[in-house]
Amino acid sequence: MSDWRKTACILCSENCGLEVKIEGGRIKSVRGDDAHPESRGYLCQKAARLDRYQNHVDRLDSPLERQADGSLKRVSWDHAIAGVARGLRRLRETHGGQSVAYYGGGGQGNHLGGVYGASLREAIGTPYIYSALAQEKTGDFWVNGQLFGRQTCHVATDVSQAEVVLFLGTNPFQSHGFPRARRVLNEIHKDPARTMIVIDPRATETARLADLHLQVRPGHDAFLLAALLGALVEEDLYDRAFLARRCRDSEPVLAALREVPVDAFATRSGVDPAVLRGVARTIAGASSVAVRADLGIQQSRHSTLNSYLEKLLFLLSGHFGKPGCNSLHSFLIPLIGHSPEPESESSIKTRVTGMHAISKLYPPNVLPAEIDTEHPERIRGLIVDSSNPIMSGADTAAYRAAFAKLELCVVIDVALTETAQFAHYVLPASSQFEKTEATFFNLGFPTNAFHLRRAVLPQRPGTLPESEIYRRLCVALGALPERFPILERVARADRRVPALRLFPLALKAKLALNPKLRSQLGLVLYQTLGLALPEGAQAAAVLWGAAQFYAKRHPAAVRRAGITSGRAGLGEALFEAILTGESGVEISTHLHEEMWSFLRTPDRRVQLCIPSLIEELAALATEPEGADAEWPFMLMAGERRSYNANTIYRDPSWRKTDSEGALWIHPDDAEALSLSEGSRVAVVSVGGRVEALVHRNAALQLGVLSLPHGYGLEHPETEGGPRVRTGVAVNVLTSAEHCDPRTKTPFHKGVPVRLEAL
Ligand SMILES: Nc1nc2c(c(=O)[nH]1)N[C@H]1C(S)=C(S)[C@@H](COP(=O)(O)OP(=O)(O)OC[C@H]3O[C@@H](n4cnc5c(=O)[nH]c(N)nc54)[C@H](O)[C@@H]3O)O[C@H]1N2
Ligand SMILES: Nc1nc2c(c(=O)[nH]1)N[C@H]1C(S)=C(S)[C@@H](COP(=O)(O)OP(=O)(O)OC[C@H]3O[C@@H](n4cnc5c(=O)[nH]c(N)nc54)[C@H](O)[C@@H]3O)O[C@H]1N2
Ligand code: SF4
Ligand SMILES: [Mo]
Repeated sequence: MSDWRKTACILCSENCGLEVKIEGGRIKSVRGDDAHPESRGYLCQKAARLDRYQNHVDRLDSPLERQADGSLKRVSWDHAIAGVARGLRRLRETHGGQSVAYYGGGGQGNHLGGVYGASLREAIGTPYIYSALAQEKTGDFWVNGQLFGRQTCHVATDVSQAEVVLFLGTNPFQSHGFPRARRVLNEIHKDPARTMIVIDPRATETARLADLHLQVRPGHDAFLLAALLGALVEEDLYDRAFLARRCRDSEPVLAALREVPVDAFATRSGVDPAVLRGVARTIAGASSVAVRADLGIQQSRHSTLNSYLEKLLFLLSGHFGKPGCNSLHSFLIPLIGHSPEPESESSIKTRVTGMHAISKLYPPNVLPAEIDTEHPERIRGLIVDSSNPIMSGADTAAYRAAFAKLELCVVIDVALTETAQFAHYVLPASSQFEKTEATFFNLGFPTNAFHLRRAVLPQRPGTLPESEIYRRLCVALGALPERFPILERVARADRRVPALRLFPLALKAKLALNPKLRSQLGLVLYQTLGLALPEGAQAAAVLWGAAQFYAKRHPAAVRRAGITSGRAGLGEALFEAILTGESGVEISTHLHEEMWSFLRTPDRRVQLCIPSLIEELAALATEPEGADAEWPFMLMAGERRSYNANTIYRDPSWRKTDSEGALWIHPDDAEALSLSEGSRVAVVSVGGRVEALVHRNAALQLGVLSLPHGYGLEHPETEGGPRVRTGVAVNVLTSAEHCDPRTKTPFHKGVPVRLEAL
């Protein structure tokens, strides 16, 4: 047993608990960890090949510096840190800190190091954080802010307990999105007392397990959802008592929904009105309903409105804050922040496009325009951590052109990515199996869990964890002292005798004497308490502060999860449980009634009416259909399949099937164009052209095509060999303009294209 080490999967936001067997520096075997509080032994097929993430020819093992001839040269850490700091200082002094932006800070498995990135941003003086989340979820976050008072109020979905589950633009069989997805889907499928409804244009693996599949026309969810809500109101199926007790301002919403032409909208969305009305009745009559939505409605037309209508569905039917329903949840460390409305004086806009932040994040869609311009306040420097925007951002050509213009580009990654090819400095990070790590995808309610993972492999020589990279950069920028001898000693004393509790007092005193250090708090903890923690756990230091806050805010819920307060207090006990719980620990169990205290509206009621979106709803009736003969096909540009995992796996040999990520097309469309199975075809959009392998697939609607996300990476077959591209780089076809006007979220799920014979 002892040669199995505990860690977690890093390929999607579920972060299933793993046990891995290590041999000769390789991950030899992978199995699910039965003791993990959420995944409980579950795994999907993607985790088995994690050694292909850990060990491949493009793993970095030295900092690299761009030379005058364009090549990247291996340099020492000291040289690279000094070079980056010099570049940052020059930009800060010449153009101001806001001329530098930050991108990423964490992927599907690694958020712990990114916390320390905040200290670097403070040292530079930039508010600009670009994030993949701001090309999918900011519409959802903004709606949450309006309804619940803050954009940090995030909704959890209790799929496993729900009587009725509604999947809206998501295919959890492949993408997961909740614990043990395939098992739970199969359980619901087999249970006659439970109902699964899927709204997706494609007959997905999930749709095949559903009781009811509404095969919506792509981009028509707003019509479908408006019709569903309209039916709830028209047939008097909504929950009056819930609205009266828990919501404010419901009258204008009900009035707008009374105007919805239910049958006409259902028909327009491609769904039989009788079936749609049946769904409204099912939702209204169920004891519990959980609605889970994802990219299918977020990265498509009416993105923000879709998120609003989705939430109105569970709110109007009163399925909120109850077992088996949607609920707000607590965060140990919030994944996102709250930003003021664009009209507010405190809203910080981007300098070129004037875009505001949502949840403190700026959308990747505007980044190329913020760089590639003569505007005096353009972005000139960029730090990218754990992201590969050259592949994942909309419009690859625009990204490439913009990144080539950066005066300073720093990429922190484990591999030589397409984005790293544009860097002036590449800083090699230790992999997620070589350092202490955690994610903040702790989105559970009523029970929430947290998993702090320790390294299962030694740090690859030449690499550093992000926490240490950020610390060295902040020291080099003069924002942080190297050591804090007194605080460090106090922290060690406290660790030996926890009941002393001297460290919090000493820390407070230090910050009072040196208020500038407040902006470096994460790194101060890292370099004091962190050094007193067990070997290798230094980066866990920020969790100490988080645990104190969490225990203070949710004491009863923390106790209910089985954390008992010793002499040092509940916060210390929680921190200790996190430090020692190698499979992860439950950190809180709330009562459903307590959820209402998570709302941040003044009276803790849901502010149901969002006037601008009610206007958008009303405008649906007069919206033109907008077909364009030049672009006869709609491409779903980037879906989740068995063998894609964003761009985390770079070595294509990890795939057992669909090695190129074929273009899926309905057999009748293929027939009409004489495209045989396995032939090749050109896919052309307004912005680009790619060649793809044809796969005839009756799961698609006529006129709809699909390509997977995460393909098209370049990887050498042997060390130093030529870089070979596998599959289609789908963002060659996408555009930054084709997006939601409010959030700039791209409409990747409906890219107008045509096919050309080769
Ligand atoms: N295997 C795998 N799993 C992953 C990932 C991965 O790369 N690989 N990535 C992770 C990440 S970062 C994310 S954000 C999630 C995303 O998870 P999902 O959103 O579930 O994934 P997608 O397959 O991109 O899109 C979901 C569905 O939207 C449907 N769709 C397309 N257009 C429309 C439309 O107009 N209306 C509706 N209703 N549906 C539409 C597609 O047919 C597809 O089935 O997956 C996570 N999980
Ligand atoms: N057309 C289209 N485009 C899409 C999508 C789509 O559906 N269609 N999906 C979008 C979505 S939802 C998302 S979330 C984004 C994801 O796109 P990105 O934000 O670019 O994220 P990943 O592709 O996951 O890239 C993660 C990077 O982190 C690196 N990495 C791995 N481990 C570590 C580590 O320990 N430390 C550091 N520093 N780096 C590490 C990997 O090598 C990789 O380069 O793509 C988006 N792009
Ligand atoms: S890819 Fe996601 S669902 Fe599959 S094992 Fe990894 S974390 Fe779990
Ligand atoms: Mo995502």
